[in-house]
Amino acid sequence: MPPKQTIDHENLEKLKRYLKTKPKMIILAHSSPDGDTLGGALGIYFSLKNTGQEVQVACIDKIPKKYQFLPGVEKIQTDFDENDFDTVIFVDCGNKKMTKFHETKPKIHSNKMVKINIDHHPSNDFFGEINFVSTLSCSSTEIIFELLKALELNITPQIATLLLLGIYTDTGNFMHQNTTPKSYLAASQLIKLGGNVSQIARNVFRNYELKTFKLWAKVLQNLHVTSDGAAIVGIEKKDYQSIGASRSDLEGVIDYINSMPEAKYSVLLSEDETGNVKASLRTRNEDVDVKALAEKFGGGGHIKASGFTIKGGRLEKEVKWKIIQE
Ligand SMILES: [Mn+2]
Repeated sequence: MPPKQTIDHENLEKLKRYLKTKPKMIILAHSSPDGDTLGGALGIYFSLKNTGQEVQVACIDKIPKKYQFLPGVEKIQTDFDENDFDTVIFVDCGNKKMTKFHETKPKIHSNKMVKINIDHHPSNDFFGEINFVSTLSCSSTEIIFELLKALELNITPQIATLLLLGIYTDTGNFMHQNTTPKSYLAASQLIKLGGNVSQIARNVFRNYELKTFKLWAKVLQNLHVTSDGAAIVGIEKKDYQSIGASRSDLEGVIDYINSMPEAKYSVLLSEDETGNVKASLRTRNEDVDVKALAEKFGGGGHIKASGFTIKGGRLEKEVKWKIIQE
C-alpha cells in the first residue's frame, strides 16, 4: 500500500468549502507550549489572517522566554470568550484536552463548534469534524506546511520561520527517529521561502541562563542508572526554587540523559508548581516502547518519547525515587 497522503483530500475539500463561509476561528496551542504547537498555531494564524479570515490565537500557559522572539507572539491570548467563535483549530494536540481550556470552556468540545484537528501524535483519535492527522510527519508544522501549500496560501518568510521552528524542535535538530527525507525536504523549502535558521538556533537551542545550567547540574549530579537499566532522576520543587529556576528550565535535559549508552530508557521526574509530578520518558533502545510505559500511568506520547502526570503527587527519595500520591 502506498503511504497515506499527509493531507487527506476529502478533509482538504471540506476545509476549502468551510473557509468560504468565513468562520470565526480560534487557534489553540496545547498547554506547556513547545516550538511545534507555537510555530504551527502562529503559522496558521498569519496565513489565514493574510487572506482576510477572522482568526485569533490562544494558549493557556505563558509563552516560554526562548519563544518570545517569534513573530506574532504578542497575538497569543491566554484567555478568550468561547461565544465569540464557531470554530476551533487544535494544533499539535494528541488529545483534545491538551489545550487545558476544556475545563473552563466546555463549548469548544461541543457540537456547537467546528473542530479542525491538526496533529502528528499516534494517540490522536481524529476528534475533529475536519482532521489533518499524519503520524508519519515529524511535526505538526510539517503537516501545516503541506496544508498551506494545498490551500495555495502565501508563505511569507515569517511563516516559514514559524513552521521551520516546529520541525527543528520536534526532531531535536534532525536527530530524533521521526526525522525523514520529508522533514529535510520541508526544511529546505522553508529556508528557501525565507525561514531563518540562525534565529531559531540562537533563541531556542543556544540560549541557556545561568539558573538553567545550575538546575541541570543538580539533575546530572542526582542521576543514576538502576539495575534494570533505567536512567532515572527526580527534581523536587525546592531544587529549582532554591536557585530561582522553574520547572520549564528542565526542558531539553532529558535528551542529554538519554544519550547514555548504559541506559535502556530514561525517566525525568519533576514536581510542578501546582502539586503534580510530571514524568518525561525517552529511549534510544529499539526494543523499548516508552509510550506503552507512559500509558500505564495515564499518559501517552510517542514510542521513543512520552510522558505522564500524577496529579496531587510529590517526590520522595529514600533509596530510590518514588511518587507519593496524596
Ligand atoms: Mn509536535
